[in-house]
Amino acid sequence: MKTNLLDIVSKKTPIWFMRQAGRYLPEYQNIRKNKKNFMDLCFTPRLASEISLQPIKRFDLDFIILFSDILVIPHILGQKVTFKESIGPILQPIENISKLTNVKPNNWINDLSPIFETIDLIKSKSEKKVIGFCGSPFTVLTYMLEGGSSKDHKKTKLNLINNSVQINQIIELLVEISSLYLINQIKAGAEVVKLFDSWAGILDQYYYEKYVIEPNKKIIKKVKKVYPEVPVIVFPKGSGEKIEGFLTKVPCDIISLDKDVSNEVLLICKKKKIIVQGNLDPIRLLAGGDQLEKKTIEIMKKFNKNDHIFNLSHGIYPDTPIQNVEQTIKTVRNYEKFTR
Ligand code: 1CP
Repeated sequence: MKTNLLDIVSKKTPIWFMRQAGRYLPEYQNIRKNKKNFMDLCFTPRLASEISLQPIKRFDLDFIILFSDILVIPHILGQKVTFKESIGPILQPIENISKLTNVKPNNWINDLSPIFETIDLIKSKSEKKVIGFCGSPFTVLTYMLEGGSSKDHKKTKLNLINNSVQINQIIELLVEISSLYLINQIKAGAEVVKLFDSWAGILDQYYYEKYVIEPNKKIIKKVKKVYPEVPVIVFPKGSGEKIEGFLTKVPCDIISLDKDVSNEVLLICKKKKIIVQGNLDPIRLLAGGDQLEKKTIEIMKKFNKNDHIFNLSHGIYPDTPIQNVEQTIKTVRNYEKFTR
């Protein structure tokens, strides 16, 4: 199952959006209003596959992203996850850290089988490439320790300092489970996989090396050992200047970039043949109008010398007008038509 993404990207700039399957789509809202429990939705293959396919039925996008969530891992590890309207995810507290660290990843992977079934169903209905994903260990750890979203991540940071032995054990467990999880997503039909490290940016250099660079590197190596040809995207959000070290040390195929990108970063990616993915600010997509078209073209020009996949710098806002999504895809396609 060779996915020669470099080949595709050298012929055109593919486009997809982070959170393309989600609340800005009325057809998603329709399913969601009858299914109050978000996690149930993630574990119901018939509905999760339908939601994954919704954006490609409506828009001319190049990839399908699996509809699921990074929090399925704590959920199956026993920290039941619920979603509260306008608050976000709530995770049951970890009862006993040592119980967690005794977990055998192979015993838990079966609990994720509905997700593999979702990928299988998507593949039976579309020829487009499917992106599987999971959260990177540090980002998943923050939700496990904080019990949900957090503004200051105080509990997480304190635990890194005061409780390093157990933290290392949990990170190792998450490395094992996440690798196995991605390998099984590929086995089910995912042609690309993505690691979301949404909270990478809160760590200082020392912890960034230990909990962002190392775990992502280990997961990619484990996945590549089984599926060397499958491209891996990583999104170490908010890395700032530390992104250069990340790119040097983590053997990813595609780097998902947030806000600002320096020419040095683009040069490193070019030298290392890393595809760059990004980086329209979702607030611009929400705002729409002339600035959206201008910014979209600016991004196409900026990444012109690199292999580039057009995307956002973070997920779509739920109140984004559909027509702005259509307009952006059209701008990217037209730019391609008249400049290649
Ligand atoms: O109310 C609803 O209907 C739920 C909204 C929603 C959706 C549509 C959540 C809750 N998750 C998702 C799907 C989802 N999450 C996808 C599906 C595929 C797609 O992109 O279309 C993906 C890839 C994710 C990944 C995810 N979940 C991340 C990493 C990316 C990011 O946004 O930084 C994170 C951090 C989560 C946790 C999560 N899931 C949902 C919420 C509200 C949150 C918390 C976000 C936070 O702490 O700010």
